[in-house]
Amino acid sequence: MNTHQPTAPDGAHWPDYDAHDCEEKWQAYWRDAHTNVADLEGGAVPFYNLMMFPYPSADGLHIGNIYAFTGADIQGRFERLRGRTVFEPIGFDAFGINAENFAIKSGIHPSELIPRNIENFSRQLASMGMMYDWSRTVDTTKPEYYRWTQWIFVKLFEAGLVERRTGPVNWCPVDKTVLSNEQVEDGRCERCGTQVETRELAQWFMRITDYAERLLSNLEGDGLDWAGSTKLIQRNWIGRSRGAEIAFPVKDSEEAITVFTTRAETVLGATFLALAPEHPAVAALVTPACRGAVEALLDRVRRQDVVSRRIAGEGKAAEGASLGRSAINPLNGEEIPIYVADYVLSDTGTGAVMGVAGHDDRDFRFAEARGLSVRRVIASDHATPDAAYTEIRDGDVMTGSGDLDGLSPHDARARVIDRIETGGHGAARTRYRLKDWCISRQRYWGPPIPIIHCEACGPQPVPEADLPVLLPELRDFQAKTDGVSPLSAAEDFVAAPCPTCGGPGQREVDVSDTFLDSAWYFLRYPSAGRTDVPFDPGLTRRWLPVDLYIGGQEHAVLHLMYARFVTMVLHDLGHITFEEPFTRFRPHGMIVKNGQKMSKSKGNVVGPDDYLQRFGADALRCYLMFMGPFTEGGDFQESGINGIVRFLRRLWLQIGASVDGRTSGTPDDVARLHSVIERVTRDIAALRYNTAIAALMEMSSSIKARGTAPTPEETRALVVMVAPFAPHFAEEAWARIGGSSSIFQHARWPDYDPALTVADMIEVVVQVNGKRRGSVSVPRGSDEADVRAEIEASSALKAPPQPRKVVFVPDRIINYVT
Ligand code: ANZ
Ligand code: ZN
Repeated sequence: MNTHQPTAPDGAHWPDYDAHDCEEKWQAYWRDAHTNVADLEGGAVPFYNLMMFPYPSADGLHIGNIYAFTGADIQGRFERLRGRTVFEPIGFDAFGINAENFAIKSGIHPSELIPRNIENFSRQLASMGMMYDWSRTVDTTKPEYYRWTQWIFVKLFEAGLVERRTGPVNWCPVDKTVLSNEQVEDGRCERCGTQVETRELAQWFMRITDYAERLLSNLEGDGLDWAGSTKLIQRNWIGRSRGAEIAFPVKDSEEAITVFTTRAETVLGATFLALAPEHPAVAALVTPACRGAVEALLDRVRRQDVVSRRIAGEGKAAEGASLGRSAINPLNGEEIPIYVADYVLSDTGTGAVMGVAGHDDRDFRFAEARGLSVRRVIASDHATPDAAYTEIRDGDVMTGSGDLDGLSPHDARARVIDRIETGGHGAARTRYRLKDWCISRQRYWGPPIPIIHCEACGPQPVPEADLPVLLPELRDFQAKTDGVSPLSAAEDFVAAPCPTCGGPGQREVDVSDTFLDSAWYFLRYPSAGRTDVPFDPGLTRRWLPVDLYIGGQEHAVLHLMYARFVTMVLHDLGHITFEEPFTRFRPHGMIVKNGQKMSKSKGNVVGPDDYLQRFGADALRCYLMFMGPFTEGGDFQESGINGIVRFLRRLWLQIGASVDGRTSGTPDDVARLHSVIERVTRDIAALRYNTAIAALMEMSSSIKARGTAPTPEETRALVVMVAPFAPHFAEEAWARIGGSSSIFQHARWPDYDPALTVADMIEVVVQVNGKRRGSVSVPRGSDEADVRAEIEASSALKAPPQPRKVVFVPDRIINYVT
């Protein structure tokens, strides 16, 4: 057993480590010496390290926020130690319904409450030791910020990308506001739980759908280094479907109904047409005999939210009513009945479908429930008689479709579209699931939409020179009347001359969606403080696009899509030179508490303050990062922090012991050092912080086992490598081993010599069902995941794709059982 725990040669000069004193001392140093203020003009090799800014709609941050920010901060500190000029800004997304509701609940006006929250958030972030450049923060509620949010609205308006339209919207009768589909959960308002209704309202929309194809195609290829999962969510959200529009003339009428279909080859299997309840042809076509039933249906549908409408007819037969009219199939002249059905959505496709019961589930159930005929037009070995055959497989052929019979469905589709086009009945069409972005909010706490309505000229944008349109101070800002925005009560605000004709006008009283505030904040950071421009062209060219963006996967569709859209538009309008804002994006994992999601309703939300008090920021940072892979999150268990505290204490003593020591390393020690540097470097770069910390712990343990103090090289490397995780600790240690402060300005990340790390590699035998297939060379102590990754990466070895079981003996054998 090793009994000589290294001690400082001169105990008097190596005091115990006091986290509180040291953390306070170094935070003050960083602040006073401006060590985190990036040299944006002159600094070499810029690295823009961005994390999603918080919304201060609570008193303070919870541990999940702290987790995300810490993981992002580690990248910034790491890149800085690797010699890059790192810009790591922070700001506050402080407008919006969340903040407004929090203010209402607290009984304090948001203009007083939000700054207070921001102050507390800032204190917490600073005491966690984040490397933020506090000289360049943004607060979206400040006129000097939202002036430019309004400017962006005006630019998009002038470019024809903003328009006022009525449309079906989710309406929460309690919050008295329009909700996006994402704010509706199971038909209920995400915030208050009330049953949501559908309403028709005039709203401002941004035409993001004009950009659907580009938003999609930029995700393809290697242009964007984004997590595959995030790209996939965006792709599905945009939801491209290639299909055709086909016009069905209505019998005894001049009208035709145009349907959108992705399955044009099934047109001869159509046995009915179905219209969305909101389709304008419904009222025009319904026969007197059918009117009663149709009206009753429309009434029921009106009391559903948009999302419930979206899933109508899934798993159950949709509701519907006959219009008492027929349509004519343009391909064979057949007459088929016309229905109105709740599963047909007014804002999807053309709002009308051809019902092909033989090959679509919802059409099948709809037809079955009403005794409509079910016709098969694709013959397949896989089809079953009591259900729609919805797939297309190799070997399937057309049937019951005249001269199309015998063709593959894909060939038949091309043929049908051809015939439709030549016959003038329609055309090939690509459609997207993505909807235009409704930015109107009938609330108070947001930037007023910069529009003046004039009876003579229509809606006119506020001239650039008159921005910002200041949000008036309203003591009583809660919406009272349905659909009427709080700002309409501010008479002085509303009355404004028309900027075009000078006649009397009225200001728009809706405020804009918070997602507009956050769609461009990363452009503002480098230029924060500039009053003359939204963003300085030179700084923007130098610092953007963002090198690394870290944030929650829950923002994959809204925030990340809107930010991409606004960036693309600003690019097209010539304001910036790039069209994608975030070169690399990684979502962070989520923290749970004892296996449960943290939420206010469960009362298990953990804040950082108590842990900061007891253990200090460094221990908390290391613990959070040690819980599991950063991209996967982990389970917060207080007891785990103690192991980290012990590790830091031991490391502190080892560093102390090395100060006057004269240890020199054996070749084995050198090899181990280089191999640890290699592991830590790779792991941090790949956001595998947990294994990076494990490597540092292992190194400390083996130095302890060796029984001698670390060599000077080992000490320096350990101090620098622990710095991204425990920055205060590392500053203190660095200063004490003779480095100049700050470590983040003067130290360099240690290099490793690949030739040397080889000595610390080990051969692991690879078996399949117990038979030797070869071996891989991996660093000593690699875990199963690393060994498997190595095997998958090697071309000589073929890992069985879906093993039933994998038996792993560290440093020796891996056996795939199939
Ligand atoms: C005929 C057909 C036959 C269809 C068949 C499917 C299968 P994706 O691929 O998700 O874009 N559809 C079109 N407009 C609709 C609306 N407003 N509301 C509800 N459903 C609508 O879906 C495209 C398909 O969704 C279209 O193709 C249409 O049904 C339906 F064997 O047309 B299909
Ligand atoms: Zn006018």
